[in-house]
Amino acid sequence: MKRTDGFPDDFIWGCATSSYQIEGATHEDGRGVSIWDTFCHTPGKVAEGDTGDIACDSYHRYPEDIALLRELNANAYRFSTAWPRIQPDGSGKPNPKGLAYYDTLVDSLLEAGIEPWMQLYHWDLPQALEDRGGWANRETAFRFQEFAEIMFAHFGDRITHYSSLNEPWCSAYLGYREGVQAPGKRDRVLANRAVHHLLLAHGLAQKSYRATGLSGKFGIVINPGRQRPATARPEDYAAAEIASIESTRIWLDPLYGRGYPALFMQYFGADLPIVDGDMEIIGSPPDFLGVNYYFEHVVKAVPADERNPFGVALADTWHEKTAMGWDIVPEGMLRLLRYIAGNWPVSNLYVTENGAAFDDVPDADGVVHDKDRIEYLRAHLQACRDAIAEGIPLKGYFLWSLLDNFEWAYGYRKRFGIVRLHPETLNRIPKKSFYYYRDVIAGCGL
Ligand code: IFM
Repeated sequence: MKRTDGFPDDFIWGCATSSYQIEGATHEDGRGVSIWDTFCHTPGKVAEGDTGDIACDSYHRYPEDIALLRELNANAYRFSTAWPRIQPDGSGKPNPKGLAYYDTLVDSLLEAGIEPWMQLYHWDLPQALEDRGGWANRETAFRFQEFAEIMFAHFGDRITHYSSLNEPWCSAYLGYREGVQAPGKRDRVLANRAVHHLLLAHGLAQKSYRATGLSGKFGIVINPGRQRPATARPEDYAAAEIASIESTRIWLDPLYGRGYPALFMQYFGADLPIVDGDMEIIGSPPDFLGVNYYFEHVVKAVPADERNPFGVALADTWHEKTAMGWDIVPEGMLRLLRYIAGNWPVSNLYVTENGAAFDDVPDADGVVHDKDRIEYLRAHLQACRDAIAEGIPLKGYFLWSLLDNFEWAYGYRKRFGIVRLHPETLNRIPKKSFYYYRDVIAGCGL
C-alpha cells in the first residue's frame, strides 16, 4: 500500500543498538577483553559500578530482540560487532565462535525480513590494542582495516550496508581528552592523534571494501553539531561557528576530500600525525553518511585557555530537557540536516540514531506509559519529514534504542529504550512508545 504520510515507500525504518551496550556474555566463546570491560571494572568510572557483563543478555536472547523488531515491522536493524569477539587480541586469525554468533544473528534477521546494517565499530576496542596506544597509535588504523577485511570476507554476501566507526568524536575526545569514556585518558595531543587515526581507519577499511568488488554500501556514522549562539553578540556567533569545526567539520571536510579545516590546523596541526597519502585515503567520500542527533548545542564565548583553546562553552537554555539533561530541540535536527546537505555533497543521508532517555516508571502491571518519549519521537520524525519535503536526501531513520541498555558511564540508570527490561528476569516489555513507533512504521501517520 502506498504511504500517504510524507515518507517515501522505500524509507528505511529501523532501530539501533551496540554490542557492548546489549550483548553481555563478555567472557563467553573466546571473546577478548575490550577497553570498556577494563573501564567498567575500574572503580569510580561508571555510575554505581555498573558493567556490560550481562547487559541485556542479547548474546543469548537475540531471538527475542528479533521478534520485537518483527512486531515493529522494522525493515532494518543497525547493530554493532564486538571486535574482541572476532579478534580477541585485536589482530590475527578470526575466532570462529565470534563469527558464528554474528552469522546466526545476521541469518535470523534476514529470515525475518529485516536488513542487517552492520556497524563495525562502536567503541569496544580490544584492550590489547589500547595497551599499545589505542587510537593514538597509527597501528590501530591498520588493525581496524584487517578486522574490517575479515568482516567483508565473511559477511559480505549478506550485508548491504556497512558502517565503519560510530561517533568518532566520542572515541577521540570523550575517550582521550575528557577521560569520561574508555580508555579514560586526559590528554589533548592523544585525542587529536586519535582523530586522525580514526579517520584513517575509516579510509583504509573503505578502500578495502571497494577492492572486494562487493555491491553493498559503505558509510560512516558521526554525531555532528550545528551549534547555535546563545545571544546575538558577535562573539557568541563566532563561538558557534568555531564549535561546529570540532563536532562536524574536522570529520566531514577530510571525508569529502577538503582536508582539515584551516583553523583546526592552525591550533592543532602540530598534534596531527599526518603521513603522505593519508588525506587521499581518508578523502574518498563514503556511499552514505549516518547522522546521530539527540539535541542541539547552544554555546557562548568564554575566555580561552589550554583546555579550551577555542574559548567556547555550553550555555544554559529554556528548553525542556530529557533525563540526560539534553535540550529537546526537534527543529535543531532539521537545521543540522540542512547544514550538512547544504555544505557537503552527501547523496544518501540516514539518521542512524535518535531517541531520548526519560525516567520511565512502570505502572502496577509493569507497563511504561512514556508519553514524553512519544512526543520526542513524534516531533523528531516531523523534522525528518520536513527535511524530505525540502529535498534533503534523507533515506532512513534508526531509533535509539530498541532496548533499555547500558548507557556507558551512566550505567543502567539512563534508559533510551522503547522496550523495558525487567530488572530481574531481563524479560522484554514493550513501552507505549514501542506501539507508537510500530504504528508510524505502518504508515498510520505521526
Ligand atoms: O547510547 C549512546 C550510543 O552508544 C551512542 N550515541 C548516543 C547514545 C545515547 O547517549
